[in-house]
Amino acid sequence: MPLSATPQRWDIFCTVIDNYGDIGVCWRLARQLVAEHGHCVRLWVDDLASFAPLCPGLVPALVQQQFAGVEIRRWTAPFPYTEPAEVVIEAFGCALPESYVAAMARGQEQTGGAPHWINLEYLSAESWVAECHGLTSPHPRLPLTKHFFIPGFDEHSAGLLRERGLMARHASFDTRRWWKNSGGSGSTPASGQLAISLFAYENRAVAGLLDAWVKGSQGVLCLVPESRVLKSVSEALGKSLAVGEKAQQGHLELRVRPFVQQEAYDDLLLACDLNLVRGEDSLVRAIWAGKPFVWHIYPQDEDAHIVKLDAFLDRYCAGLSPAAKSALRQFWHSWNRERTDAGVWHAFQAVLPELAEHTRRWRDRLAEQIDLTSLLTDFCRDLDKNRL
Ligand code: TRH
Repeated sequence: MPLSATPQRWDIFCTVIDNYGDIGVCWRLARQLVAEHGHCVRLWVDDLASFAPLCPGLVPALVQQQFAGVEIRRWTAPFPYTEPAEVVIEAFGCALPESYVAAMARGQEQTGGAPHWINLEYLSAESWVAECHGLTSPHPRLPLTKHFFIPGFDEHSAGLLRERGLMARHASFDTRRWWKNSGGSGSTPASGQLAISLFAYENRAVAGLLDAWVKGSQGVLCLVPESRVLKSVSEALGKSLAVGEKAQQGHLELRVRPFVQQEAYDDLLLACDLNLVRGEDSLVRAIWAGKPFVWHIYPQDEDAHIVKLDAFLDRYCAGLSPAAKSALRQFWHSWNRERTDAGVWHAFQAVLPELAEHTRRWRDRLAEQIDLTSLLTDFCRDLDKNRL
């Protein structure tokens, strides 16, 4: 595997706001920088307990430990004296420790070689990304410049995280075997049964959707990873469900599964016919799985997330028949506005074959673009060249 000529030291800073998205993205990026680009990476995380489910074996009490070649450091306050790395990633505007920024500036004053400071932003399909990706922001007092790196869906953005060889791994994925070994008790879906994964936030629409599945003509096997949506599922079914438990009502069979590490979650997405995902990172993984998906977007004030959702839909829907486009848009909106009912589900279900084909093709086109980590390393290499 070709590694970059000169391994660099990278520091990634991540705060866990709520949920797993921010650390999920940083963890994938850190591992990819090590495994595919040969860099030395320290990942600074303020909340290791929340990180632990993504990284089995991680001990939250330890200040320093190593997994997958990444040095994981507890981000404490006050921040310990640390020599800054050559590339510094401030993930999602998490605000670097002041003492660390001061040390970065000293490097600039003393040697003219401050670290490359990258602000890794949230993913968006909106058009402003093309104008803002790569912009710089000079520090108001110190001789430092921050660069904005914004993930997105075209060549005017930072692209999407995608490990090398991911598509080949997906192409050789053995669905039947997965169900036999990992599908949970009861094993493989019955013939004609639709396998659906359900990862979402709490959502009042769960009741209407489950009811449609219970009463629908096609059997549904729903896998629910342990997550916030379980509360809504339990309320809808009228019984509290825990990991490992199952429920059977009408044409719906539901299994609650443990939260597993990222690669295992990726496999679950590959094994299902339809994936309901949330946030940011699981959305990207659903895209790579190439199966129809529904996005429960992270809610923002003043419905800003709906604008973001529509921008994504505009890209994803391009090329669909009017019927599929309308059914998909209605389903996604009803899910995010928490009012899905049987009618919306049945219209969506009717276009699933078209969506399956369309999503596979859309995924293949996106996979032709350069992945985020490669773009990021190239970007830093260009910054180095400009300094010479
Ligand atoms: O957890 P999220 O809701 O994270 C959110 C979003 O990223 C949002 O944009 C951000 O602003 C907010 O956090 C603070 O959804 P997301 O992004 O899909 O992250 C979930 C992670 O958990 C992802 O990396 C996949 C992983 N995962 C597993 O590793 N195992 C599992 O079993 C499941 C269900 C998920």
